[in-house]
Amino acid sequence: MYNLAIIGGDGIGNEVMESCEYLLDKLNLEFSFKYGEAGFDCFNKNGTTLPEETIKIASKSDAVLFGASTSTPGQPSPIINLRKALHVYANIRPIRSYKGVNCLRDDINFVIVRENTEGLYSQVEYGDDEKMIAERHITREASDRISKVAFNLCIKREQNKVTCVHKSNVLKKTDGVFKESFYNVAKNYPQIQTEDFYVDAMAMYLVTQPQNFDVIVSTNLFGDILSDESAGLVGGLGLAPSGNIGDHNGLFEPVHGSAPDIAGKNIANPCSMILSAAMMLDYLGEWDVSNDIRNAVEKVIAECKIRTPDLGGDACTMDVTKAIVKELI
Ligand code: GGG
Repeated sequence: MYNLAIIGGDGIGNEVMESCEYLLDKLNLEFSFKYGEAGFDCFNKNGTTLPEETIKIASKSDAVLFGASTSTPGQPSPIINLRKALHVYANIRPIRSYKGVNCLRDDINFVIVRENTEGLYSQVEYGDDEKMIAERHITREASDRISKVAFNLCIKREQNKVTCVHKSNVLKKTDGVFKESFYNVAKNYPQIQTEDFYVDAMAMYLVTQPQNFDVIVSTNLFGDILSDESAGLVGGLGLAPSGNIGDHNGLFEPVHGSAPDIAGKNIANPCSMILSAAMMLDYLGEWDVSNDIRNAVEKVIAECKIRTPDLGGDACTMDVTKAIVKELI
């Protein structure tokens, strides 16, 4: 029996979470669900975007599933703070081409490893009406830790190269440390090729040569931006899952946000949430089930019959979910 914390959050986060729970219920595994609140609606109800109770539920669970949150003016981000509270320091965002989807190329298969605890997402900002300052924290400890995750993931994925992305020509101290740490860690992995690019150049290379990347490691903000760009290469955010992994916890969420423009219309693509649940099952050691889920998603997408509007179809969220479940059982 796995104890899962379920946090739908806001907007389509709740809709794709409903799909995910529907699918998990049909698997040959036992789950107990505990529900937590977070986000904009939670703030309006409870006066906080991330109640202590939610952190408690999440930290006591075997794994956390998170939908999406809408930014609340003047309040800290619940998802950034939840990642911090759970010490899930590595944000793993796989990107791949799917048959039947309008991808830039059909041979894209890389993963972005994003540092999750510091960088410009420190949320330390201050100043007055005339000048605002945002602190960008980079430590050697967190940089070493995330580079190790990237190299180990490269070995696990049986790939050959890790690419470090930074802006050390301008951010000489902070990204100087990030880059230096990357090459120090690389010495322990002599069998793996290494390279590094400035983030601006990398933004272009992702478009001009995405097939050349295996594992990409970067700081918090750059990793966030590049992963949305990367999702755009392979059909959009509807197919972009993610896992936030630490030494004691795992939190799994679609890369997309709460999408207020389509919330309530039942047309959100559930695949990124379902693929995030597959990543959770990998984390829990249920590799056969997670592979079955990925194969089912792949099949439904490749058939091009039942798909949500983001992929050019007219099916609703639950139609796609049921089609995936049908492939599974
Ligand atoms: N699943 C990722 C997600 O919810 N992203 C939306 C996001 O970052 N919202 C801003 C916030 O929570 O402050």
